Amino acid sequence: MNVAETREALSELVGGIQPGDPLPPERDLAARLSVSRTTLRKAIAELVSIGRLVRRHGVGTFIAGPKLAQALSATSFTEDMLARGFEPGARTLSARTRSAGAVLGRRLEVSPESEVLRVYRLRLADRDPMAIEELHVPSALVPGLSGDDLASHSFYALLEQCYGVRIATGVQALEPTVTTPEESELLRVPVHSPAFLFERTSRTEDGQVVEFVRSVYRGDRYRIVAEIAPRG
Ligand code: 16G
Repeated sequence: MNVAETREALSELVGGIQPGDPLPPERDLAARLSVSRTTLRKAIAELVSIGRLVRRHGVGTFIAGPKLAQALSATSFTEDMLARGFEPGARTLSARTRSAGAVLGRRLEVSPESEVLRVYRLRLADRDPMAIEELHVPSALVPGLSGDDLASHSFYALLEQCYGVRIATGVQALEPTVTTPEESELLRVPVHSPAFLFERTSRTEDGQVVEFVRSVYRGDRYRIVAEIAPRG
């Protein structure tokens, strides 16, 4: 078997083992799959890189838990985690207000001189880091909102409850990326781990832009699932 076939056979075999359990010893796996240790190691490395296996340095390789299926919908991180039975969390890493500038101004459909609140947050599920979000919101929409508020409250809930703003629609772009050293430390993954880069622009019912968010979601914890629009 070549590496790709070995990876598929190993993936099948791993499917029968409980998440969190250690991967059986290499020599047993190589014998079971009738492949060389070199081929096996390459197949293991591939399963690690796509998040089926987790390598803990100095400890060993383990079966990863199932990934969270993330829909491309307008839900908030908090709503999404509560629906899955996880405790949602946020840690504000930095927050500041400054003028939009040309590029962000265009995205938020405000003048370049307009003030924009930028909040950089780590998002957690049951205290596990899952994503990093860089939120930009026109200050005029959310007077008095601070980074601390967003460490303890859902942004979307605050928008509705305190500012009477409801997000109705949006556009979301999704690209593959790898984590930077800083992101890797925050997300507790190896440097250059695969991740999803989302860019979301959300609007109210009457079309006003509420947020432009750039988020990095862990590739080892998420898979993206989208409904296919009916054929025209
Ligand atoms: C999600 C949204 C983000 C939004 C946040 C609000 C993506 C890629 N991003 O993470 O745009 O600002 O939810 O979450 O889905 P919150 O209400 O829990 O603060």
